[in-house]
Amino acid sequence: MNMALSPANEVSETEFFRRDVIAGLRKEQKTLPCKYLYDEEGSRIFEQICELSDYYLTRTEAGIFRDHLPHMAKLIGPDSVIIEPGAGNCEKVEPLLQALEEPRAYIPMDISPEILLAARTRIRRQLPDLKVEAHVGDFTAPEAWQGVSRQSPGGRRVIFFPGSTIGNFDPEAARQLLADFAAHLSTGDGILIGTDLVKDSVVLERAYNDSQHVTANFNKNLLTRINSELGGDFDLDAFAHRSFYHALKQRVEMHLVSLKPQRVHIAGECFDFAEGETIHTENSHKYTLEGFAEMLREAGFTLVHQWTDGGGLYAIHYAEIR
Ligand code: AVJ
Repeated sequence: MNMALSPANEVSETEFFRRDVIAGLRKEQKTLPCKYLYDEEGSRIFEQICELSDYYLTRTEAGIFRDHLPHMAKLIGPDSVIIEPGAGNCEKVEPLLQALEEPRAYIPMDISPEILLAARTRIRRQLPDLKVEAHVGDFTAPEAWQGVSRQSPGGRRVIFFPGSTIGNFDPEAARQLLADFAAHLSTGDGILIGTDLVKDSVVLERAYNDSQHVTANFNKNLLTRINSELGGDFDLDAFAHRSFYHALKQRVEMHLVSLKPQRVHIAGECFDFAEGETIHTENSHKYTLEGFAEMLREAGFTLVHQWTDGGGLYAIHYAEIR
């Protein structure tokens, strides 16, 4: 396993977290980087979100894969190398790997070595002939791509980026991330990527304000994390979860709303909140089929195919470097 992170980095992980939290809460519109939602507990709660009937994204994407895997495998062709940035438990890729004709290798990338090791063991058991090369690191950092060879003799290399993860990035950053992906590929290589689609705001808002309050727990876990890792004194009952669809920006915004005027202390700093003031914790951008095709094109890809479910809720796009 390629270890881009050393244990020495762990001290500075907390330091990065502290700096980001303080910088974010000093802003006019208080904000916290959404990546901090996904610690161990946050990732566990997110998995619960994926099971909710209100949260249609995960099962709809899985359905599209189920219905169209043979077509996807045919387009990708034999002898391919599948690269998955932010692979996590690597569960989504399995049906694809099973459907592909003699895939050459699977390269999952994730910041968590424990999760990657477990996933590698599982995949090796199911596909003993497949080479699994796990890379530990943050896929937005160029170092994480060291050792991910640019050429593969024979089949194409395909970046697999499901789950609407791209939706977490603002459009400008999303385009840049796709362009960075393109820079890691060569002519003939491809990307298979999932996005949530623009739709009725009622459906969107239900997905991010679920009736079982799991999303509220997910959002508030960030405050728990600040309290425990940075010695903060957030009163969890004095903040409420709120998500809404911003039609003009084509995104669902997630916030934590202060329910009263209050002062919070974190790592020796004070932050004042007015009643109703919010911390913006996450964006989930929604795309039209045309809009995302355009973004892929701007990043250097040529669209090959787009698949959606019958309800037009979600899309999987396949594009190549030509
Ligand atoms: C993991 C970014 C795809 O935006 O739908 C779900 C995160 N946040 N509910 C999404 C999320 C609140 C999710 N992504």
